[in-house]
Amino acid sequence: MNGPHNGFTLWFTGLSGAGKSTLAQAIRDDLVARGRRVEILDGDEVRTNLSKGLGFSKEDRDTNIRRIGYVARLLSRNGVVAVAAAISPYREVRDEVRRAHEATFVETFVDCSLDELVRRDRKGLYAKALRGEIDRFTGVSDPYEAPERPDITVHTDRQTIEDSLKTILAELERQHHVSPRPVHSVA
Ligand code: ADX
Repeated sequence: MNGPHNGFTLWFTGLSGAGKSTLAQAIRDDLVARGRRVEILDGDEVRTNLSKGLGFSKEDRDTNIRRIGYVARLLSRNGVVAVAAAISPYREVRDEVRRAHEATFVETFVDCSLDELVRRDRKGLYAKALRGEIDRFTGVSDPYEAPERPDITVHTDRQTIEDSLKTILAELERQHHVSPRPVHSVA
């Protein structure tokens, strides 16, 4: 079911540092202001509780994504907007999570070039990975499979966060997942 009161899952996928968490928080603030219930499932945070102890092998990443997907599925079918922000590098498990959903699953590709991520390197992880100090770092020494037909794509290397947010909200409105914000006319 598609309507401005139904839950859905907004699934961000993209490299570390591309802006998934920042966008998730911005979307949450906007949707909460519209009266929606929203939960963020952030990879970094989930790995401190629900996925504690998991590493970065393909198997562990897939387990992490299946867990996030499971919680998102339960939330979204109960009227909540579940916003997932994990690298989720493997196409097959993303598609599996999509198929398991009862509510709509909106895959959003947060696209940012590796050059720009290495230049920004907010957590200092790319420098370490390039020096070989982190094993299997996504985009450097581990695969990232970009979505083939994402529902939404934002380019955070050439768009501001505000512009990316607008792109996402416009698409969610177009698909009737959220109602347009009322326009206040100035007399
Ligand atoms: S996922 O692959 O299972 O989806 P997830 O989003 O939960 O990854 O966690 C990614 C975060 O873990 C990164 O933003 C980074 O801070 C940290 N990290 C530590 N080691 C790695 C690694 N080898 N590859 C990618 N991210 C890593």
